[in-house]
Amino acid sequence: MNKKNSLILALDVLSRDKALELTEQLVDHFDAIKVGYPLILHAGLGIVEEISSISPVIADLKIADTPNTNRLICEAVLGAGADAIIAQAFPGKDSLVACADCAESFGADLFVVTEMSHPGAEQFMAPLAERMARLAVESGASGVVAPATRPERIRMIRSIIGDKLIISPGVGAQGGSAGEALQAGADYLIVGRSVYGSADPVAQAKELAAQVEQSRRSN
Ligand code: NUP
Repeated sequence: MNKKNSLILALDVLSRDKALELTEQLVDHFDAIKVGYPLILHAGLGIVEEISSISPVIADLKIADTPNTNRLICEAVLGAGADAIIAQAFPGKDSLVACADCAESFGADLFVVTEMSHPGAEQFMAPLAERMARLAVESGASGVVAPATRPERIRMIRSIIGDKLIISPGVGAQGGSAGEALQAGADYLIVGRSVYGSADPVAQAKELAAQVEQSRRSN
């Protein structure tokens, strides 16, 4: 992933045509397009192949199974053209290493969820986030997912993972601030509804780019 815009589009629309239209419109404003269950379940795995011919794709399947099943999931989505996968840490090291090994064999990146961005993540995930961040490093991940809704948690996770990447959802629709997440140590912001749900997605993307630029200048 080329860190040009520091922005990843979360493309949680439900139709192939809408997904491809938005991808074409927005490809120059985002470093990658993240697709997950909503789009893949509606449009089929072929959408990964189609979008990956236009932009790098992160498959957000939050993979969370046994090592063998994790491998089968990774092979399917990386084989369809994804450049990166997202996995959960909580099934443990062997499950995560299965994802890391598969990603490596495809020359792809693995991002590991530490603490999610929604309020409920404070219940079970937050108390274990430090350990999950450590496990991500030990397992050979490229980076982690950390919450833009809680910049202080990005800071804490950064102190554990060193120079691994942080991709950070929660800006916009979930209330997180782009500038605060970047200042706290996020490398990329993941943004969905506030862009694809807006009347003018390109204008929204440009507004985000301006916020990224402002944050870079104040560093
Ligand atoms: O902790 C997480 N929070 C989160 O919102 C981990 C994620 N992967 N996501 C995803 O990021 C979520 O599933 C959605 O695809 C995107 C955020 O989209 P939005 O809230 O900006 O619409």
